[in-house]
Amino acid sequence: MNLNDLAKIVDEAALNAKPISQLSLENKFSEKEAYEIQADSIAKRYERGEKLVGVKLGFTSKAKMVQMGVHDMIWGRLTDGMLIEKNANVLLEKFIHPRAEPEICFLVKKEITQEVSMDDIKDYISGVAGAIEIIDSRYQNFKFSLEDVIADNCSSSGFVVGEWHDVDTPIGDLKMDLIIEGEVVQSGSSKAILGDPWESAVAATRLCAQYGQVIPEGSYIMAGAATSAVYLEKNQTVKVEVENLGSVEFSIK
Ligand code: OOG
Ligand code: MG
Repeated sequence: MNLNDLAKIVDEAALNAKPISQLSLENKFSEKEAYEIQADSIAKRYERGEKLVGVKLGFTSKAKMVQMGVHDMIWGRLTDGMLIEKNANVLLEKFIHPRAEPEICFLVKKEITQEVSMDDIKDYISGVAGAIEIIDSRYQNFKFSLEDVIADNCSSSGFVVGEWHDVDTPIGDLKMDLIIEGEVVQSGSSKAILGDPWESAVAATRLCAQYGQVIPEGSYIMAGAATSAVYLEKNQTVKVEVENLGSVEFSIK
């Protein structure tokens, strides 16, 4: 199968919330080709009217790498179809087997077209917030190789962003809790995200520049989860609470 055929398979799996077997079991493709599959599959969303609203990093914490058995950072694209309003109710049927994870999100102040250094990154960002990412691998049993998950747009499925805070708010070592139905199910520190979530914003600029992806003004950069992700079930309220950044929640129905 060619790369576009593979893109069609992951796109339709996401669209119909129907799991597929790992693409890499039957097809050999490189990491670079996996990013081409991702770009092709996202192009199909654009054709249906979705818009790019940001980018996300994955496997920026040890906890996530260990949980998923992978060894490298990845990046994916966020569209407006994935954006979930704060406190919204989302239907479980929209997903295959959703998991939630606690993240930090950055708001992009001006378009980023090249790698930005740690010294300059704050010139490009206007706010930081606590956030929830909902990942939903299109692969059966949430099992994949690094190439598979890249092709599947890094399991991106939904995200909820909390209130914005000033860029000078210290975010290097904040307690981050994932709370489901009032119970803390994961707890970690923002430090788990590459030692400092700002490193994640810098890495996003590097990876996007490498793959020719412009990060638009007004878009979001999701830094990656600080803890392992947790499966969601019907009728749950899911909250992320970040020290000094407040809390953000949504419900699954
Ligand atoms: C891939 C996405 C990883 C993160 O924050 O590390 C990710 C997955 O775990 O399915 O979003
Ligand atoms: Mg994530």
